[in-house]
Amino acid sequence: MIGPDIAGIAETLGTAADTATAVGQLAAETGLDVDAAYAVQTALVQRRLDRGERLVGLKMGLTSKAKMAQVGVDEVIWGRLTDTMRIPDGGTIDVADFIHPRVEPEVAFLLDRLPEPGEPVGDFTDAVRAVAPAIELIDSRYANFTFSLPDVIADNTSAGAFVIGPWSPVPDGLDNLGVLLEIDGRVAQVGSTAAILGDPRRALDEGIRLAGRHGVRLRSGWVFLAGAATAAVPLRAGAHVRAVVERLGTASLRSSS
Ligand code: OOG
Ligand code: MG
Repeated sequence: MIGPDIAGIAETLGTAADTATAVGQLAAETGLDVDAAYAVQTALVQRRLDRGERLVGLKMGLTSKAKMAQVGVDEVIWGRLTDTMRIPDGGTIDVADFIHPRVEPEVAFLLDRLPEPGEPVGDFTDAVRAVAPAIELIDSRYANFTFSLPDVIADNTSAGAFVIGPWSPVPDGLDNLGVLLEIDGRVAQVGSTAAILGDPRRALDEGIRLAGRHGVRLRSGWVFLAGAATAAVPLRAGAHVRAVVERLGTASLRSSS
């Protein structure tokens, strides 16, 4: 039997992102399972690397119940981050570059010395140099932000852009810090880092394990997004967005056009 057209699906999703034009779901009709979907993601990200972008990190998705419920998919997933997705803290994003962007509050790790594949992380402060509040902009390439598990994996887990706030040394506890997402000074979402797999440190174990299954090893110097603590909120033009994480501070962005 001939398998799904990995390169063709990656091209469709890449063009959808480049032109900010939604496409229909692809996995069911092309027979894409989870493994094939990660192969599409690899090809989709390779397309970016081929035009000069650099891999700068890994992001986790659907590590909180709020996110799983919002998109109707209940498996933890991971995707790749490249340098052009990173927006400076306080920087501006043009919503016209995206299809239906949403923003969500995250916790970011700056990776340091990572265990060998198959080994537990062990001492978190060995593996992580610093932590920061962050905002992720997600933008599903599928119409109506509706997808199955293999669809969202193939689409690089809806990765669009991200902002990292100031880095701090790893605090003693990360497992129950208050999280706020504010739009134009109003609270849009409230949560806790406990929503991220009970403790965002667990997201790193999951990332190492799940990415390792596909031969991907996290690197020192990479950014790691642990996954949103709350549901995501649509990003409209002319908005000022702040993510506030207790003890870690604030990350912010503005949107234009
Ligand atoms: C998938 C990406 C999920 C998170 O933090 O949970 C994600 C989506 O919601 O479109 O980035
Ligand atoms: Mg996210």
